[in-house]
Amino acid sequence: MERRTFLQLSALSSLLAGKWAAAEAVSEKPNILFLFTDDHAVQAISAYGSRINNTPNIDRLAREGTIFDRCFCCNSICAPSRAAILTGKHSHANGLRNNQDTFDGRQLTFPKQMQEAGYQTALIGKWHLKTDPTGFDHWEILPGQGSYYNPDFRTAEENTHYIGYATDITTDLALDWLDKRNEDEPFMLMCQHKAPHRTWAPPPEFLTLYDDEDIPEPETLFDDYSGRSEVLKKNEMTIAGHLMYDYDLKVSGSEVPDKLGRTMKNPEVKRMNPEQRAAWDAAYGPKNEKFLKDNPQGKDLVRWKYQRYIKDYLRCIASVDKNIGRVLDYLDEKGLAENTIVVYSSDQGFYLGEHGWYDKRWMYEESMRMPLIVRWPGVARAGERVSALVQNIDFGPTFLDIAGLEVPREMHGRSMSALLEEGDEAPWRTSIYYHYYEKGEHNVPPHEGVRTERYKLIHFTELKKWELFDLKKDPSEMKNVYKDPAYAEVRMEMQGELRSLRRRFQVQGATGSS
Ligand code: SGN
Ligand code: CA
Repeated sequence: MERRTFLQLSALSSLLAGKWAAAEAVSEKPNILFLFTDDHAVQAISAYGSRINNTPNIDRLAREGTIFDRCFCCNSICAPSRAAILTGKHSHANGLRNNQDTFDGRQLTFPKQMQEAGYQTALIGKWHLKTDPTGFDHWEILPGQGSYYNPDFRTAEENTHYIGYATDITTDLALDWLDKRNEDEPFMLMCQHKAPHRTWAPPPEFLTLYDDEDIPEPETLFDDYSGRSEVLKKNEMTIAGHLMYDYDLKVSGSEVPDKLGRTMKNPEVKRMNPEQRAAWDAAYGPKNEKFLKDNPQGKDLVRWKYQRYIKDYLRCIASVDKNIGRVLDYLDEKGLAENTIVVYSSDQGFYLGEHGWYDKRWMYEESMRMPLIVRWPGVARAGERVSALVQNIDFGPTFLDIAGLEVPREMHGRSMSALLEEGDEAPWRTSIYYHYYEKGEHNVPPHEGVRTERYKLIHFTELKKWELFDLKKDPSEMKNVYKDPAYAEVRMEMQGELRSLRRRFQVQGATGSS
């Protein structure tokens, strides 16, 4: 149905108090299927120009939908990104600043609003917000980070131990719920995978994928962090020094500690049944033997670690992509594709060796960026690329708007519907606010900042250090121009912009001054 007709219909239905009229209009509302992963960077999606893998099913979605080239999270870490999506608010306003915080499920969220408006709502997979989900008719989640192999899931009533691989099982559970739902009401389903999160444990079927090739290295794999703030050098997320042999790199039994003196066993291996374990050992055994025999050193060792890390990460993505294909096929088979908006995204980006790193958290592009692809038949233009600066806080408002509901004023984000309908012609914001708070694993100091189309200003709030990047001249963010006199004016403008965003979102406390 035409979006306009749909909006008119829903406006009409709210005027008519009769239950029958409301039910009629509700049945016309589009379904929303939110496919979400954990730590999937755009550098590993071929529709985004990946140099390192192919994702045919995500690409299919992209061909049939709109690709957002500049979608960013407001805080590049798991639970905070999820809370921002649910509430449409920045972290300071939804109360979830870091992974240690607990989500207050009593607050306003978009699933709650949709549920109240007659949508059937469900959430399957990774949740990570500590308190039980609210606003869902059905939920079945992985406890905490969850496991890849033979995962446990829980509902409010029970725990279930499943045999199989998490990405397949999450999809099975999502499709089961779709089978069982009431077909007379629209649905909003959030299908949230654990993959490709650390420890990047691939499924049996993809354990040897990429064995016969070398994955290209990023240009900045051997970054020495010169030209930027000293804080970068103190990071604890290097491929060279901060991956553990057994835990991350699957070299079983290695007692060689990482740079922080840590050795840990991979937690997935002990969860496997004999068959899974045999496939695992058959895949890693010979490769590990060769590695131990070759005993690479220096840069060669870093290169070897990069290959092992990136291949496992991409193997997990191969399974994600396969399962997205299963979902798209299901929608086709059931005649649901036309009236279902399918969204693909991930909670934040990830370093795939850029700056020598894995993990996320920093406001630099690779971790701040999120994939966002939206297929909305008949409305979003197929194959369109949108470059407007959108954020995870815009997801909730968009879903509410699509459902014909009003976006609550207290939400910071705004509906992207106009961007979907008109592309970059639609008026849009010109800057976005970012704030990372956690002081924990990987030693990334708290920082906040602003990004515009061309520039990025970062303030390390406790260390009182500033960085400014010209993304047009320096897309890899290798040169801090904060003190460069040629950028004095830009610097002042960007600081003004940061102050104005802080005022708009009522961020408390001073950010410090230059
Ligand atoms: C775990 C990982 C970290 C990762 C955080 C946050 N360590 O703690 O490497 O940064 O999750 O990730 S692990 O040894 O437990 O794998 S997040 O996506 O959940 O925010
Ligand atoms: Ca994550």
